[in-house]
Amino acid sequence: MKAAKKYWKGLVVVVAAMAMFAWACSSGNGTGSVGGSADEIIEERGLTDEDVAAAVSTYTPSGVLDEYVMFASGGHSGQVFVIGMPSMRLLKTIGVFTPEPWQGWGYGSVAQEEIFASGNAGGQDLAWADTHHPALSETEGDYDGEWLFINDKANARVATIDLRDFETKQFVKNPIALNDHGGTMVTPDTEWIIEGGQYAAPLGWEYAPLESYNDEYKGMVTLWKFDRESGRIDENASFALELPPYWQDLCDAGKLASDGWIVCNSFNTERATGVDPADPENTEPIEAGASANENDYLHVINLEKAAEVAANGGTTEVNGFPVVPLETSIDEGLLYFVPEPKSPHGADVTPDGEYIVVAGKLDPHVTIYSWDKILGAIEAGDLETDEYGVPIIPLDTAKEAQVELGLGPLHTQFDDQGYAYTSLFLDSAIARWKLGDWTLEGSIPVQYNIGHLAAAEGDTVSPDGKYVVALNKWSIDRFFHPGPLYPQNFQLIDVTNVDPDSDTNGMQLLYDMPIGMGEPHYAQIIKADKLEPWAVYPEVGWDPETQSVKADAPQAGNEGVVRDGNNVTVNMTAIRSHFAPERVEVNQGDHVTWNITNVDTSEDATHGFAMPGYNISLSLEPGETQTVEFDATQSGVFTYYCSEFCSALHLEMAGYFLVNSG
Ligand code: CUK
Ligand code: CUA
Repeated sequence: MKAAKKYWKGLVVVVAAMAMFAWACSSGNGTGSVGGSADEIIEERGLTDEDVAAAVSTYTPSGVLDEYVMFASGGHSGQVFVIGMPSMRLLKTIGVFTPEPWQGWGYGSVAQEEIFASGNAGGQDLAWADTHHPALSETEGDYDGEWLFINDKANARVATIDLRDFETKQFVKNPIALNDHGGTMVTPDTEWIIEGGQYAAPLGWEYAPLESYNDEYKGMVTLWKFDRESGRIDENASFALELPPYWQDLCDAGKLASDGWIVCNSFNTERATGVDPADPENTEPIEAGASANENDYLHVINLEKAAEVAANGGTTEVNGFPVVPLETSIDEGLLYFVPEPKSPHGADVTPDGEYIVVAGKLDPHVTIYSWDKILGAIEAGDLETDEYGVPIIPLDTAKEAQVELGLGPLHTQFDDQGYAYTSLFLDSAIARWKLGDWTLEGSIPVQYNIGHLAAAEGDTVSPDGKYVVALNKWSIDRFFHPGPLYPQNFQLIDVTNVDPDSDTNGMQLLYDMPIGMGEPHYAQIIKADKLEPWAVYPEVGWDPETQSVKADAPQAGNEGVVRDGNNVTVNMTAIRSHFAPERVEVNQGDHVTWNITNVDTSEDATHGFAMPGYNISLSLEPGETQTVEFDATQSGVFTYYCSEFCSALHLEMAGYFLVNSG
C-alpha cells in the first residue's frame, strides 16, 4: 500500500501540474473558470489525489476523439450502445431488435419491415429482445471493424450490423429453438457465428410432456455461416448440432492452437425440471435440482469436421433446418465432454488458443483446461461416456490448473501482459491472475454484482490491455436513483500498472458510467482507428439495405407524383430546408408508394420524415433513399415534416398530404 501511495503522489504531482498549466493557458485569454484554480476546485470539491488522477485519465477535451469504441449489448432494449473510451461518452444507440424512433428504425421503411418480419416467431410480431453478447467480426483472430453481431436470448435470434453505416441489416430466427444463450461468438475469420442454446426443449419446440424430458428434450448449438461478400448470414449454408438436454451456456471459438473447434460450458446436467419424473409428487425447485451435482460438462466440438459432416448430408431436418443428430456427432467424433466444477458460467479461450478458462459460479475457482491435453485424450480414445453416449475426458486429464479467485467467478478476459481478469459476481470484484503461473495477483472491488467484464480487444489473439470495463448489474448507492429501477453501472478500470504492493495489484478505478437501459450483459471494445464508418453515404440515392445506389431512387429534378390506377407513387427529395413535392394529394383507398431521397451530401445533414396519422418516421442520412408503402385508408389532411433540426428554416421544411374521400 505504501508503494502505491508513493506512486500516486508522483503521478498526481505531474497531473496537477498539467491541470494547472492547462488552466493557466485557458484563463490567460480571459475565459475564467467556475471554481477558480485547479487546486481550489480540488479543495472545494474535496477530491483526493486518486480522484484527480482518475479524472484526468478520462477527461477528454471538446473535439478530442476517444481511443477506443465499446459496443455494449443494450439488454432488454434490444439495441446496441456505442460508447467512446476512455471518456465513457454514449455516442449512439443502434436500433437492432426494437424499433428506434430517432433512426427511423422500424417505422414505415419497407426494407426494415422485411427485416423485422424475418425475425418473427410463433406467429407473433416481435418488437423486443433480450440481447446478450455482441461480437465484432474478426480476421485472423483480430477485430477487423467491419461487422457486428448480437444475439437475442429471448427469441433465439441473431442480428447482423454493418459497421460502414452502423445499421442493422439482417435478423435470422433460429428455426429449432425459442431461446439461446451462447451467442454470438465468431470464429477467427468470421466464417461461423456461434449461437448456443440454453433451456432444453424439443427441437422446433413441439409439445412433449416434461416426463419425457430425458428423451424428447434436446440441447443444441447452431452454426451460422457468414458470407462476407453479401454481408449476410447464409441461412442455407448453416446448420445445428443436436446435444443432450443439458443447459448449454456460454460458448467460445477456438483460435490458433485450437482453431477449428468450439467450446460451450453447460449447467443443469442434472436435467432438473422442478419435478421428479419417477415421482411426480416430488417437486424440487429447478435451482436446487440443477446445482445438485459436483460437475457439469464443458462441450468440446470439432466444428471443422462438423461442417464437413453437415455439408455431406449427415443431417436430419427440423423445421427445414439441417441438424446433425447426436448419434452422428458421437460416431464421427464431433463432440466430447470434460467435467467442469459446480454450475459453471463462461468458457473463455486464451489469446494463444492453448487454454480454456471456465469459471465455477458456485465454486471459488476458475478451471483452466489445456488444449494439448484435450487433444491428447481424444487421440488416445478409450473414454467412458455419459448416459447419451458422449465420450467424457476426465477432468484430471484435461486440467492444467485451478486458481482460487474469490466468490462467484463468471467471465474472463485477457490483456497484453499475460494477465487474465475474472469477474466475481458474489464478491463484487475483478480478480487479476497470471496465465502460466496460475496465481492470483490481486483484485479490485466494483459496485456492484458484476456480470461480464470487457477488456480492450480482449477476445482477440492480441489483446491491448490498458482498460477493462466492469459491467455491473447493480449500482445501489452510486447514483441518484430515479425510482426503484436503478441504473446499471459500467466502471472503467485502468489495468496498465502492475504493483505487487497494492491490494488491487495496481488496477485503478477511473470512471462510473450509469446505463439507463438494461441489462447489458456483454460488450466488446475495439481500437477506434480500426473502424472506418462512412461520414455520408457514398452516393446520392443510396439504399442502405443493399449498400448500393438504387436505380429508381428519386433524384433532384425528377420529383413528382405518378398515378397508375389506384397505385400512386411519390418521388420526393429532401434538401435543406425543403421537401419536393410539398403537396401530395391522393384518393382514399389508394395504395401509396412513397420514395424519398435525402440529396444533401454534407456531413451531418440528416433529415427526418415524420407523418403522423400514418405512423411514419424515417431518418434520411445524407445520400440515403427510403421507401414506405401504405394504403391511404384514412381520409383527411396530414402534415408531414422534417423531424431533424437541419437548418434555420427547418420548421418550414414541411408539406401537406391530402387524402380525399370524395
Ligand atoms: S451471461 Cu449475462 S452475466 Cu448472458 Cu453472458 Cu454472464
Ligand atoms: Cu430537414 Cu429539418
